[in-house]
Amino acid sequence: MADRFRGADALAATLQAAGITRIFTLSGNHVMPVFDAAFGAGLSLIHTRHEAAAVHMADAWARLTGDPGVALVTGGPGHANAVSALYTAQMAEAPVVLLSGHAPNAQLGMGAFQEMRQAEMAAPVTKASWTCASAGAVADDVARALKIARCGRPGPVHLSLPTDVLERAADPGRIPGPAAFAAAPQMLAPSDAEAIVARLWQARRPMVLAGPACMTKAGRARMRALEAAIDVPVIGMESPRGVNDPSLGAFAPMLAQADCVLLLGKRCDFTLQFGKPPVFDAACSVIQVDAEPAQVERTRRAVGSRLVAAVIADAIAALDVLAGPVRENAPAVAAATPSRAAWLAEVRSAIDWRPTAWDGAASNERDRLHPVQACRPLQTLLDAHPDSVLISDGGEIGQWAQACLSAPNRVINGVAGSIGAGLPFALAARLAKPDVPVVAVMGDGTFGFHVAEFDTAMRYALPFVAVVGNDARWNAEYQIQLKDYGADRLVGCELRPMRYDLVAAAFGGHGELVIDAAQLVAAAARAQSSGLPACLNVMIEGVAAPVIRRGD
Ligand SMILES: Cc1ncc(C[n+]2csc(CCOP(=O)(O)OP(=O)(O)O)c2C)c(N)n1
Ligand SMILES: [Mg+2]
Repeated sequence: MADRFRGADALAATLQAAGITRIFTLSGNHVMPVFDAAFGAGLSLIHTRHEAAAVHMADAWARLTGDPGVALVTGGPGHANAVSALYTAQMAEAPVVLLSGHAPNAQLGMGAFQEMRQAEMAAPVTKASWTCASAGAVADDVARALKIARCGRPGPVHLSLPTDVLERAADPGRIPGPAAFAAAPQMLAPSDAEAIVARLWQARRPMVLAGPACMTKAGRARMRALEAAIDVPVIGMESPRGVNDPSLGAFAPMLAQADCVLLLGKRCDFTLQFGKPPVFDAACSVIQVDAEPAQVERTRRAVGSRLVAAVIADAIAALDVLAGPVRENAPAVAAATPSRAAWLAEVRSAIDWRPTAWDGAASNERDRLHPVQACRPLQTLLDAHPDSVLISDGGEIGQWAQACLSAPNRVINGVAGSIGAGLPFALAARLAKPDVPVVAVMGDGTFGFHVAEFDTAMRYALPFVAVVGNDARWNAEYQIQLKDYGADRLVGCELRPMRYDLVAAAFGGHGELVIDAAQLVAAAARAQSSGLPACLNVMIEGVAAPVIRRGD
């Protein structure tokens, strides 16, 4: 126990005051004062095998609990390793705070150990990124970082903490109270909500598209409530495949028919083909509710005068406002548009639709499963608990998993389209929800990124079921080569049919090889009941991801 209150103690006390009980970390010289300060401060350290894994865990923690996820890494290379993972959190709109050790302020410009322009490095993938100036500023800076991460469009924030800042004396009487951490929502005014719903109701085929921040379990419940309240399809979008996200079934042709779309925290980006045909009808009007004026400007540039109304407000809070008092006007307007219920039913049935041919899916290759056979049986595990977690990561297999499986909680790699976070996500899910099935489907390439987190899972006794769809290649890129360059120009995407089950077992986990569809249900049940971090290494045929259209 240090004999004086340091910047590092102010950091620990501020996190404690904010209700943060757990930080995801990897040790290093610069942050050892924080490890020391965590003693007696009610902070548990989950230490990982790679800094990016620590950030991915903070990301999944945030998405599953609604509380900010905090990662702590060392300066220089530790920080650099962490930065790539911030992009996934940024595009998923997850409130994450990355705290990085840093060369001492007193040695800056002198060639200090691991001196690096860290704040500049993290700036493009964060909402805010800065270096703490003094021990006295630590508490306020940490409180500000937590607040920024949660407000408006949630997202990652970075704070660098120089070693002299962490070691010098701070004032224990200056730890901020709860108000310093609370995000003040930008509320949608009820009158704006009423005007927006009236516009939607004037349309024949209206639709609401909600952004990634709304895709938490609580957010999805609020989306469903809004849909029920206004009788307009409310669709959450969090996939880089956009309207072709296989978890949205045959949705794309429905959006193409919409005549009025409300973008509710949903960026008008590549996932919507920038609001243009053929994804949108050329005459479709657009309404936008977004926390960021820059997003409204972007939409205006993309769709011009088709953007008929825009309001600056937080998307999640707006879900409730839109579902609220506007209902009072419902009978009059509803009577004017009797076809709305039919349209809603049509959209929902398109989203639920899957090709009937999938029911008989089988692999063309010996000792291999079709991806549908590798995924569908896992639904039993997910259905066993009302709060189960599905994690999906990887290239083509991730798309199959999202097409075939659903769960009350779902964490996917998201709009970033960055692969590799699946295992860290699984560990964080287990920490966030100690008693529910956690099923993580990923590709064989993806599994390799953070396989050493099996060690972390063993150290902290964090069981989950990882299902590797093993096609011995980076299939998503292989499929691009096949389509764009031809079968004789396949290069650089092959992997080996590795025994990932044995790798998991070597870490002390449970591992099983699956080469026959008939094995999977029993293997999944054994993996779940093993009480260990488990890997089902399912040999699959490398099939292109589905693009689902009715009539297939
Ligand atoms: C960090 C990162 N690196 C590379 C890519 C490009 N990429 C996207 S999918 C993919 C293949 C993934 O292979 P695997 O996990 O085995 O899944 P599969 O496509 O084979 O089903 C690659 C390399 C990416 N999206 N993100
Ligand atoms: Mg693969």
